[in-house]
Amino acid sequence: MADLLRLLLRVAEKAGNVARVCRQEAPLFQLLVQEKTGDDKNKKFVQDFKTLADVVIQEMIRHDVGAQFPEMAGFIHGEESNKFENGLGENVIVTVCSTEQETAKLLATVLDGNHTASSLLARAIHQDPATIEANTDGLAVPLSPSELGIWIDPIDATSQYIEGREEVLEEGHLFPSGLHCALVLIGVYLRSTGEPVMGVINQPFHHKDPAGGGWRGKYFWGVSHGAVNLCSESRPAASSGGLSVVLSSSEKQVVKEALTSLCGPDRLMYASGAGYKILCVIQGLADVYILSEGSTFKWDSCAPHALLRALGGGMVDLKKCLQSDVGTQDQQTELTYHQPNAECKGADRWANYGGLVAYRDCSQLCSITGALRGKL
Ligand code: 2IP
Ligand code: CA
Repeated sequence: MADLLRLLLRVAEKAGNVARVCRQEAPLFQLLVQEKTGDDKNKKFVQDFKTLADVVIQEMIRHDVGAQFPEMAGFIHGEESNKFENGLGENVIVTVCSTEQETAKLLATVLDGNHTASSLLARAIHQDPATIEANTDGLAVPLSPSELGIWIDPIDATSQYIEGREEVLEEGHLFPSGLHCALVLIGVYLRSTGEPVMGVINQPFHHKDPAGGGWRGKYFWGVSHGAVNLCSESRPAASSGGLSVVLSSSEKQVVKEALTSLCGPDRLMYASGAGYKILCVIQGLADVYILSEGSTFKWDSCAPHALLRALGGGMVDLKKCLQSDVGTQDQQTELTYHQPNAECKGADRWANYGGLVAYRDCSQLCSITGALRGKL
């Protein structure tokens, strides 16, 4: 597992580089936005934009992990399909070729023959980032790659990535929107039980290099299986000011009202990015993230869920929680990652259909479910 963690940290940083290159190189970014249509459309957005960066990052992660761990090749899933339609209406399957030149040639067919853009992108895909150090002492987990599957969200908060607003982050503060909400999420789950066992999060736009060198990222990781619970983040100190909650801006009014009564109006916060809101709970910028809609997916939650488990928390299916007996928070309500919603098709097969609650402390989870029981 230590080898897999080191590989995922490296490939997530490589993905962060591609996301930065695709924004900072103007010839690339203008070309990259394409509208997603058909079953994959995420009902929540009028137009669910996909960038070529999304597709390329996902295929790069799939390529690099499959190369080192061939036994996982058939179990590396992602938000995006790798079929991209070019300006001539031709469908091109985007893959990472064995050389940078071949990848550039393939990408040129998607980028309408724009060899400047395709060469820039191919260079970022084949460029190995500086080795990322992770203290993996104690990371002896008795799991083999053949027992594991992977969920990739190549760029979560795509809308924030496209909009590109810049924020100067202050330690300990939650910023509702901006480029810092865009995250690369790579989650690892146990195929047999669906439990999340490892997560890597890369935040490509964490801060600007003070020496004027452009954006620098930040990474987070966690491993949770059996008695092994390790995380790059330490468990935040309990907040003194009462329970704080982060919500999606589109959360239902009835939920906002119930939580205002429980926490007080000034303890409700809003932010973009499902992954970013869970990261806020991991970092202690909010105690709980609640979503009553089924508008997030396994690729949004798997990676940060593993970090929450490593910190003693977790993520539950809200609907199941409200249906279960009062106070019985057990493994049956935790989100799992190995089975699709049978009655759905397209991306909805992998929706967190019953909504979710991300928490660090199960007593706070109980307070939340107590306030919402009978309201939804
Ligand atoms: C989205 C993204 C959105 C989120 C939506 C996710 O994933 O995280 O921000 O909506 O649920 O599916 P919200 O911002 O209201 O939480 P993606 O950007 O990868 O489509
Ligand atoms: Ca997402």
